[in-house]
Amino acid sequence: MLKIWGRTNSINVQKVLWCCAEAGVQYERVDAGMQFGVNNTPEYKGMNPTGLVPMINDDGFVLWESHAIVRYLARKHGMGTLCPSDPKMAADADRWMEWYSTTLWNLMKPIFWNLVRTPVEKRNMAEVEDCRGKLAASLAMADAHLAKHAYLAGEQFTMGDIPTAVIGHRWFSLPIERPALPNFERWYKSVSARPAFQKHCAGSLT
Ligand SMILES: N[C@@H](CCC(=O)N[C@@H](CS)C(=O)NCC(=O)O)C(=O)O
Repeated sequence: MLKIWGRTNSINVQKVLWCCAEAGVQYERVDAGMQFGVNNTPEYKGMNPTGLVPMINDDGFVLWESHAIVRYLARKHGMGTLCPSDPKMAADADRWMEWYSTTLWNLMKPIFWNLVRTPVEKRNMAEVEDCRGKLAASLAMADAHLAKHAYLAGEQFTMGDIPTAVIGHRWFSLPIERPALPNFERWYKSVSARPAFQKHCAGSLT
């Protein structure tokens, strides 16, 4: 059976759990990371030298990096749905996943860490405001795209929606100023209503 290492409040673990739930993949999950440890053991680092979560072992195939895992599971269990079978549509989904890594998370991470994991007196609110403004500008790009498409990679839900949606949960949950982004909001309402998102990604931020 597929084994997944990672604590459930990790944004990167949540992507993988959401993907599994969408594709109906059974798995065994091991709590790892932060207070659970495990990821700093020699055994873990022997499989994953980054010492980060998530990591999977699928019948002896070990993989880390959340987007590589989501793509692997989507190709294996959700070809034609989670992973578009048309190469251009699959690349479109890939593009939005990459955009999370190159842009969205770099801007959300300081906001999240300051507002959720840093005591009030130590927060860098100038950094929060700077990143919030830049993130709003980036999400406006998604908003313009979503004015013409139901989902990020076209007219169907795909793996391409997963990373931006977990950012969306933080964007809409954190106490920050948010400009109106009606198409992004409409899309987020739709993807976040999916039972698999509700089960794995909609919890409080910790
Ligand atoms: N690019 C990696 C990032 C992995 C990552 O930063 N994981 C964090 C949790 S979201 C982690 O392992 N932090 C250390 C810990 O939880 O102990 C991925 O997408 O999987």
